[in-house]
Amino acid sequence: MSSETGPRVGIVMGSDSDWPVMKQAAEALAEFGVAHEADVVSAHRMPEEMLAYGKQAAGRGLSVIIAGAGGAAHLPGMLAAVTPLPVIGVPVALKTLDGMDSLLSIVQMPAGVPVATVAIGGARNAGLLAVRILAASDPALQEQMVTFQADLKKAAQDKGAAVRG
Ligand code: RP5
Repeated sequence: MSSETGPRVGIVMGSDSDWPVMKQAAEALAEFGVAHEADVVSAHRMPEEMLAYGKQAAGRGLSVIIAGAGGAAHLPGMLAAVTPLPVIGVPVALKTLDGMDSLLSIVQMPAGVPVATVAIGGARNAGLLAVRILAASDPALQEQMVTFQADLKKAAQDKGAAVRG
């Protein structure tokens, strides 16, 4: 059963220590007025709850899951294994290895179980990608994205003008 008023995007992360990065996904969704939820759902520390979240996500009306984790970052891939929804993975950098461990844990999925992986710390792009996925079947949201892209272009052009003097 899908919901017309409930969250359309679920943001989950392995620890509250990921939130300073992952909140950028929430901020991007808020800019577009996309209803979303956020929670800590650790693949390693609460595996049963993590699997339940993935299994129930589509039935609760979510359309996209954004999952962020650091280190041995199994959360996005395990969610993708149990949901038919698109999953966007956000590698979070920890104090060691500069996030390369997180990136490689998330991006190297086996064929048949895709995770759309953004850059290390790229939670804002994860939010924007979720908007684009939703916008493919939501003309009003797509119009907002077109305006957003035009604003990006204008800002880049203005910076060029400032450099040229
Ligand atoms: C991962 O372990 C989490 O996603 C987090 O990035 C990392 C460290 O977690 P804490 O020890 O800060 O709770 O599962």
